[in-house]
Order: sequence, then structure tokens, then C-alpha cells
Amino acid sequence: MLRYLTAGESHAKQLIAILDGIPAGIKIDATQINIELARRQLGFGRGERMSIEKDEVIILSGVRNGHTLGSPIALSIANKDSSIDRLAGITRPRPGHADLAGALKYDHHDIRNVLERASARNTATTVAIGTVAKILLKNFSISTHSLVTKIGTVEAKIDRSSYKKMISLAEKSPLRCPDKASEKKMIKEITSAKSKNDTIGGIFEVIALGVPAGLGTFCHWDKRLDARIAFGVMAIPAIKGIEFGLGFGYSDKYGTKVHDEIFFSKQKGFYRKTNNSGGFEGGISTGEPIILRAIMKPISTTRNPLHSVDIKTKKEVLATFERSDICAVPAAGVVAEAVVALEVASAFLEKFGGDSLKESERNYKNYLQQIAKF
Ligand code: EPS
Repeated sequence: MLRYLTAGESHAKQLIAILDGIPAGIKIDATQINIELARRQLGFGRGERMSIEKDEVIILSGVRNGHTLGSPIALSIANKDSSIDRLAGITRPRPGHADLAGALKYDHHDIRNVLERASARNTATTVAIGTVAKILLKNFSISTHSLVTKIGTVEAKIDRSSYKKMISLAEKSPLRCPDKASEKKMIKEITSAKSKNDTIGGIFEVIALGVPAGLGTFCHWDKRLDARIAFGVMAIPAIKGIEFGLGFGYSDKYGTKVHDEIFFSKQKGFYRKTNNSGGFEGGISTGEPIILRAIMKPISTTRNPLHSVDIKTKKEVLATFERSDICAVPAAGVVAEAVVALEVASAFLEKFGGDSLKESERNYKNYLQQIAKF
């Protein structure tokens, strides 16, 4: 099982993460993590902070001569903007942000003490540890990817005939959108939100390929893998909803029209021709790709501020404007890839053992043989 903790404020010296449970013997280097950190910083609609920071990880422990030791892996990312002690206090909470609820909860009379940790800046650490999970999964040909399917009112028309093509088109797009025509309209949508001093949200999709049947279980609520993934994705700032496969689309269709019928061939073993389940039945992976979509609300820091109340004077005011993004949906997709990798890797290690890579490989190979002979 994987466990992790993160620490760090948006403008503190460092962001820190400790990841426990990664097997010994996995080849790893900082460059791989830095590539993922850079992907998180991209996306049309990001704010000024992204041009200040160039996120780079330092591997502090758990790795020797480029290989994991099986001990906890500690990572740090330095903030170039580490002005936390010089930043002015804030008393005008932003609707939609953690500002007011956090101030009430912690008895903070300066909202800066809340927003510094509530900031989505912390997702850089999620991506860093998620990349370690991705590297582990790569040894077993399992990968996680993301793309943007909707920004504001613009919905992409996605050709789903090839995952490989979809993913490579998304990777080349500034909005992580595989449909060029919609990408243009999405850019317009974001530009228009910006010109109105507003922000805009959207929907991203995460796809996990190569996940074997049998991860997670129906036996306990907290062992259902789809539920664990949903927890992780909902914990990304600004995420308001998630669906797997056909998701909310199940509501208006007959059962006979939506359940993924079962087939068998000598080469493929058991397989499905559809994947409405999004890769899960009974909280267990089916062996089909895991497909989920999540909705990110518009960023709550708006240049055109909303009605609020000063927490000191109790007078009606306009909310504080803090430097922020206009749209961060593509970045949220990259963060969700990391979260899904962490949850899949965790369930994978629970099933196949996780002290050394060789041990997991041996157990995985045996399991695949068991399935092939079933
Ligand atoms: C972010 C860093 C933050 C914001 C944004 C995401 O940096 P700063 O507050 O210095 O501009 O740009 O954070 C939020 C959207 C938020 O709600 O806090 C990052 O690294 O992703």
C-alpha cells in the first residue's frame, strides 16, 4: 500500500512530499519527475505565477545511485516566489475559495494563513509523487493519461477509435484537447472570460491503460478501487464532480442497453466490446481501460470580484483579488493522472507485493498466467 503526506504553502520556501511503500529496485531520476512537473505548468489560461516558477524536484531520500531503496521517498520543490512572510494580510474572503470556511475553522483573522496552504500550488507535490507511481506502473506497462473534453460551453468531438491517437493529439495541444476545431473555440472561450475579468472551468478525462482485471475489491467500502480513485480526484482543488465511463449517462437508459456484454476468445480471454463501466465492476478493475471524467469549477479568484464581507469590520466589500489563473482545466487533468497513478499503484502493490520490484514482477507474472488459464 502507498501512503503519502505533503507539506508546504504556496509562497513558502519549499513544497515537500513523503511517499512510502514504493518497492526497492525501481530506476528513477529527477528528470522524469521534472517532465511531469512541466506538463502541469502548461495550458492556455494559466496565470503569471507559472512564468515565475520552473518547478524542479530534488530527491532527498529513498533513492541511491538512481534506484529506489524501498525506504520512504522524500521530495522537495523550491518556490521561486517564497515571499510568504512579506505578503500583506487579507480580510476580504473570496466566494468559492477556502478563505471564509478556513478562517472560521482555524480562528485565523488573516485569510492569508488559510489560502497559502489551500492554494492549488500544492498540486505540484501531487504530480511529483504521482510521477513516482507512474514510473513504477510503467514497469508493468500500465500508464495514465489525460485530455480536456470541455471548456465552458465548448464540448470537444473526440474520435475515440484509437487511444494512442487521442492521447498523442492531446499531448500536442495547448489545451490538452485532441479535437483541433474545438480547441480553437475553447481558446476563444478562455480569452473571452479573460476580457470580462472572469474565469472559466471545464471537464477533463483520465484514461488508464494496461490495468489488469482484479485490482480493488467489493469486500469493503474503502477497498473499492473506483471509490478510492474518486476520493483522490475529488481532493484536487476545485473539482466538483466525477463520473466513470457512461457515468450520469446511465440514468436514462435500459440495463440491456448499457451493461458491457461478456465475450471470450482464445487470444484475448474474456473481453468486452463496450466499456460503459469505465473499467470497473463491483469496485474491481475489469481489465478494460479505466475512463473517468471530472468537472473543475471556474477558479474562484476573479479580477471582477464578487460580493463579500470583511471579516474584521463585518462591512459589505468586494472580495480580494489575488494573482490567479483564468483556466486551469488542462493542469487539473495532469494532476488527476498523477492521482489515478497513485491509487492504481497502491492497489497493484497490495495485490502483488511491494518490497522489491522483482518480487512484484514475479507475482504479477504468476497472476497473469492464472488469468490466462482460467
Ligand atoms: C498555482 C499557484 C498559485 C496560483 C494558482 C495555481 O500561485 P499564486 O497564488 O502565487 O499566483 O497561480 O492557485 C490557485 C488557483 C488557487 O486557487 O490557489 C499553481 O502552482 O498551480
